[in-house]
Amino acid sequence: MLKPPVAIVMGSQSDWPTMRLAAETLENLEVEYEARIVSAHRTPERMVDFATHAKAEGIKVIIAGAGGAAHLPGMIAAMTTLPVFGVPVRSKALSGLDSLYSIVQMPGGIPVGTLAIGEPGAINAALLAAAVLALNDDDLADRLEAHRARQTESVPQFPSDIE
Ligand code: RP5
Repeated sequence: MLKPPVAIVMGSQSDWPTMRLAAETLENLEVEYEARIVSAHRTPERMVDFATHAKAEGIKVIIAGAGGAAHLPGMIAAMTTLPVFGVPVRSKALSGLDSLYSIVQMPGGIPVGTLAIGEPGAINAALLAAAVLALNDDDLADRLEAHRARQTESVPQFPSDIE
């Protein structure tokens, strides 16, 4: 049986509070996903199994979040030609700069689309995944446009003193 088109993978349960934002964003856009814990360091064989089978299983886009020595997105990208979006999870020691640097500076030839540190990155990874799928899905393209329009409408013209 084919998997949902988006896989959200993360290095640890502790990444889920961040990566949940990607899941919620996909849910709002009615995009099916599967979220899994796949650690480059603690479960390397699970990572290889996931990355090498993802395309055959019907996954179209991979969102990979990790913190600290965040090798997961790059290692997955090394084993698949599916688009991989990397989310640097904020770390306790270095506030996510370590995660960002670990993910962003890939050698030419193995791309990882790197997002912002933390929750904004998780949200935007989901929006990018949806945008990729929307290229071949007119209904999703409409939902994406509507999502953007709602966001625009939600911005007030003038600032308010009410918090
Ligand atoms: C990384 O180490 C994970 O992605 C996580 O962000 C970080 C810390 O993991 P835990 O020690 O909280 O499990 O592999």
